[in-house]
Amino acid sequence: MDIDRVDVHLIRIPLHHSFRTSMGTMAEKTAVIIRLEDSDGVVGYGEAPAMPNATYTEESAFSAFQCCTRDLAPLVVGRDFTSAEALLDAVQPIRGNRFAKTGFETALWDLLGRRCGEPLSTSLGGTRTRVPVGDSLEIADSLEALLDLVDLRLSEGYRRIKLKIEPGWDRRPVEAVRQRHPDLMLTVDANAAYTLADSALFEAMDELELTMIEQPLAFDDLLDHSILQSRIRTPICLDESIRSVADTRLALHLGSTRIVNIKTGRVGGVVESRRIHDLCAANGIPVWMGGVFETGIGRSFNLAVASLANFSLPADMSPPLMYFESDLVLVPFRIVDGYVDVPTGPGAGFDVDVDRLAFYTDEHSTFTVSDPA
Ligand code: OSB
Ligand code: MG
Repeated sequence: MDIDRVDVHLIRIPLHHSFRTSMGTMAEKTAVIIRLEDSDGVVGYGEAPAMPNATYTEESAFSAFQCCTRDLAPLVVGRDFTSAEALLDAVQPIRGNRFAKTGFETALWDLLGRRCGEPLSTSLGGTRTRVPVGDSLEIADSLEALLDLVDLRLSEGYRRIKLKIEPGWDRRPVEAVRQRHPDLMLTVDANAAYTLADSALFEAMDELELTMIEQPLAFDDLLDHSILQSRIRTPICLDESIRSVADTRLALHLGSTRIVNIKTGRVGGVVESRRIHDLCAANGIPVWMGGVFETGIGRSFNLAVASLANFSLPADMSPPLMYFESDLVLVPFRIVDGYVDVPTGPGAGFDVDVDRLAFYTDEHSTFTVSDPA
């Protein structure tokens, strides 16, 4: 069966509240949604969950839309793919642009799963039926507001709290939360806001019994992280610096990371996520599923990947409706007792709300076999 039609949607959804991190303030949800349809009329949807600006990685949703329409769609339309690996081979001439590729790769996983009636988690060899969840808390306006939010999330059943930090919002808020919750699984995420000159701050944080310190140093660094890790007891967890299994090999070789945050979008899809998972498992390195504020479409792929055995720490998996005015799936997932169920329907296991997809689409391109460019 050939891919007869490709649709690329740039979507923009208003947030309930803006979200502040060391990368800046996110004011809207953006993504590129890919729809693939094969010659039998079977449809698959995927998400390239890139941010509004290139502040997290080099890609934004707007650059991903360009890559999807100019570079990737012409390599996919009219072709017959029997595996995600075959699609990745076809788009291999295009360098980087991992979020954009994830949109196509995940859409194909969904389509192939629907063709054979198999849930993605089963196709991947997942071993878990539900995934424990944590929340990622933005840089707050005050300590009081932060402590209240932590209390609320714990009352909702979240199993881990991650605090976003930046210079000026680090030691005090983390100490305050730790003092109030001595047994909480607590982590911090700097989104690359520090340098090795800040070593003393992280040495002092060893006292706070954090489960990990996520991406303290530059987004593209491995060497300084290995030097910092040699100075502190708390595990470093790389996020931005890990784009591929090759990056992971280098990071493990250098001792730059003791835990790895895997995000389907950041690493170029489900196949690369599984490769990183397998390499970490073979080296005794725990992994967990991060997030980039995916819609229910992207989150469902994350849930399937997080069903693999070595995803041993809670995922960033808050329901999209906590942030956005609307989600793009008909039945949003729910957190029950601090867990989210891994989808069991065919493919990624969700149904897209096509009316809402149309409503939140800002730009749209269609490719068909008769009109491949
Ligand atoms: O660094 O983990 C991050 C969101 C967008 C970009 C980067 C990050 C995040 C989060 C929230 O921390 C994760 C989520 O719930 O999707
Ligand atoms: Mg992070």
